[in-house]
Amino acid sequence: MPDWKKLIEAKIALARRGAPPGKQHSDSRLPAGQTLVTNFPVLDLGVHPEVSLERWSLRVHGLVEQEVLLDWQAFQALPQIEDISDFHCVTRWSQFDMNWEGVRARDLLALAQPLADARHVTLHSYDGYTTNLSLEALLDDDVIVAHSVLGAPLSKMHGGPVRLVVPKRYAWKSAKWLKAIELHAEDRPGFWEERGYHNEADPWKEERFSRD
Ligand SMILES: Nc1nc2c(c(=O)[nH]1)N[C@H]1C(S)=C(S)[C@@H](COP(=O)(O)O)O[C@H]1N2
Ligand SMILES: [Mo]
Repeated sequence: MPDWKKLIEAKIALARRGAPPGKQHSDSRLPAGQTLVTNFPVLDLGVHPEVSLERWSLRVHGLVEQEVLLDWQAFQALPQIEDISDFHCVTRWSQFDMNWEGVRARDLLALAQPLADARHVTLHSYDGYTTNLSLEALLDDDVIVAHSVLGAPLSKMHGGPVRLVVPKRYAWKSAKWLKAIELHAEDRPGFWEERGYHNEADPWKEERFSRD
């Protein structure tokens, strides 16, 4: 026979105390420290490169069996998917229900066939920006190389023709104007990671800065 009295007392004590700190947000859609927006702000280094579809290409290189170089037509011919996710910026805004269309990063990487020692990637962008991810994070099934959002082609200010979207990381990992994905064995910090942003950038752990 369980000791009901003890169990009930323990439960009441828990309810009185409320959820332990850090737990409040774990059931919510909004990560700690974030504010919900609906206006999809623009954040970048201030350079919006003009990349015409004729000049555009996307390269997957480094530790791969088969280097991939896609022009616009070849990219469009890959299996297209739609993925709805929430977008969290380290500057504390989040927008829900972003409907991205494009190619799953995993499908793109499958064409290149990563070598066994490939563990990390650098995303290279047309504005000179870089950011890094583990190969594992890039291969997550919600990571998309997107050409459209919310029913329209990506505008230049949001990274068109094509950007990466990594919903489980703060948005600085979602490289706009994506130009190349480079695979390597070792981790190479990108633009913000070299300037004190957290290497992992998980909004659910509030991994904003590396020296918090
Ligand atoms: N190429 C490139 N990608 C970038 C950036 C950038 O400066 N250059 N800024 C990053 C940052 S800090 C954020 S918060 C998001 C913002 O995306 P948005 O402007 O579409 O909201 O893009 C990320 N991707
Ligand atoms: Mo950002």
